[in-house]
Amino acid sequence: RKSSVWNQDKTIKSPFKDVEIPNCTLYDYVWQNLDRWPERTLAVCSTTGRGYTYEQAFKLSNTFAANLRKKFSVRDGDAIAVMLPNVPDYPIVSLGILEAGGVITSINPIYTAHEVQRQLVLSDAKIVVTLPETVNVIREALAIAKKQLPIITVRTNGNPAPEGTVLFNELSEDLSVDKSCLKEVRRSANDICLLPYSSGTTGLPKGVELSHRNIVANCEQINEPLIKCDNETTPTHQDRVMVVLPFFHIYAATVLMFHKISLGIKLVTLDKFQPETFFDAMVKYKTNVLFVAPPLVLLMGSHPAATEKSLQHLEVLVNGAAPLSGSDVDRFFGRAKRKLDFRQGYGLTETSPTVAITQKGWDKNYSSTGPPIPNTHLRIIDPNTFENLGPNQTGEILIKGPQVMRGYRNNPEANNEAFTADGWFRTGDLAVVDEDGVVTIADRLKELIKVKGFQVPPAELEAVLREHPSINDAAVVGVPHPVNGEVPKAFVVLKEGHNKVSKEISEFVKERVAPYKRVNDIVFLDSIPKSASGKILRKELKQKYC
Ligand code: 4UU
Repeated sequence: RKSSVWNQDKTIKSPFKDVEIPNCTLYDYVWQNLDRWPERTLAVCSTTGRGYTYEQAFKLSNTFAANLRKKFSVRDGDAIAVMLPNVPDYPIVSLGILEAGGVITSINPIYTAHEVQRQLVLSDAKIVVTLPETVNVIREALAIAKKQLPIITVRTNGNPAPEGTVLFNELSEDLSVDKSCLKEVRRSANDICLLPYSSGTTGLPKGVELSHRNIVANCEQINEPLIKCDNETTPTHQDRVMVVLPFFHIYAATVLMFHKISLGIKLVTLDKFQPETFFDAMVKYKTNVLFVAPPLVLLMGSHPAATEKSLQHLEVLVNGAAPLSGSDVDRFFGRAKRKLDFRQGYGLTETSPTVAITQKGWDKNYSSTGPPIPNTHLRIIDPNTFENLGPNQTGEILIKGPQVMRGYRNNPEANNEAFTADGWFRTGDLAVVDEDGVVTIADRLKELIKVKGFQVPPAELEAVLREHPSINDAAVVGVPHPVNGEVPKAFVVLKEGHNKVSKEISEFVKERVAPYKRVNDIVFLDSIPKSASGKILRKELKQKYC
């Protein structure tokens, strides 16, 4: 087995046997086992107990799909924006959009109107699905964009739908709809199904075109590494997954929603994170599988409510989205008073997302992310010479596999940078791979900042800062933070005669971005260091001031 993953040309293959990827839509893939467990709960809200069985969810999403075509004239390939927190209706909305031939572009429900309008415009969304509580944000975004779109609201309580919006329930429970329109839907495995936004290695967020095949492949690819821990498909056993990671992000969309529904698992959804309700829900619903990002591991190793009792049902803990230190995992085990099956996954929005994941019984190095999953090939290169490096050498990690995106939407320039001439996807991450193919992420080469595992593209904050009337130029870099992993730090050049008022600048940014992107650390400079071609020299700023 040893060294067999390293090929002669220093490319790395998965230690797993290739899996076959079914040639179907994600919609058909997810529902393929429906008749084995129609009466099981598919999703339940941990705070209200509101939920759906597999059969109910299937029927509701099917009816919703028919109404999207009939009442909203949805056509194959139309983008539909979904801006929802983790409600049990999320999978029904998503699968309905796919069945109607649509493409899901998911938006963070805590985004400001400023952030929302950008994605609505770029994705050319035709409809927005949201909660009554966030209709105002959508309306403000549409006003900025000078656009009008139909809004569908998912009601989570008895309140009426806000004026001028259509209730999701009325569309999904409408028994009178003629479903023959769904026969006109023409979607194949190579068509796009998801359009999330990611900044990639540089610049502003770009539309990531993920096909049905990309996501179906990634579900099949994580079956082997993950299925044995979180699904025993006996008639009476049903695993319970705590869904605290947001569905709008690719990690939860693929790994927690689509993959888990294909296996008949129960999703216990948490719409607003509060430590107490989170720990209570894990006890009440006996959730045995938990997917997290590093700040949650830290919380579970230190919060008073993280006790042997509140963690008693947990069997599997999976971390991803940002680096985690082994000592934080040990601190969590200390609270649980036992060792759990701990896993770590590595991936990106652009790779649907999983690339590598540790196996059951992994207790060697908790900060490694395991070997590449089936059908996945890696290279570690010297980013300057593009030469392949060998085992235990640090370099940029490149990926080939059926989960790699088709490309960024309408962006040949970004695609040229993202792919090598022979089709390898450049991650912008620095990693080492050992003799057995085990990947450890070492650092980030790209400019992206990750706060609590969420993307914070510096270019986005720089653009906001430059809109400020007293700012001439700006640069943003990430600095380490003990809980959030990183936080943004801004460098600002003022226009002549303007005062250094950090507080006012922070307020200005706060009004325009989601809370995790806020800038509280501002340094005033006379000029921003730039290369001859005008690129901000972020490394220089980091070395000098951080
Ligand atoms: C160090 O965060 C993600 C995807 C996360 C994920 C988690 C568990 C994928 C599969 C899985 O099984 O996507 P993005 O696009 O938001 O961010 C991608 C970036 C990577 O390029 C890398 O810099 O997030 C960072 N990253 C990690 N860093 C992702 N996972 C890890 C990790 N360790 N385990």
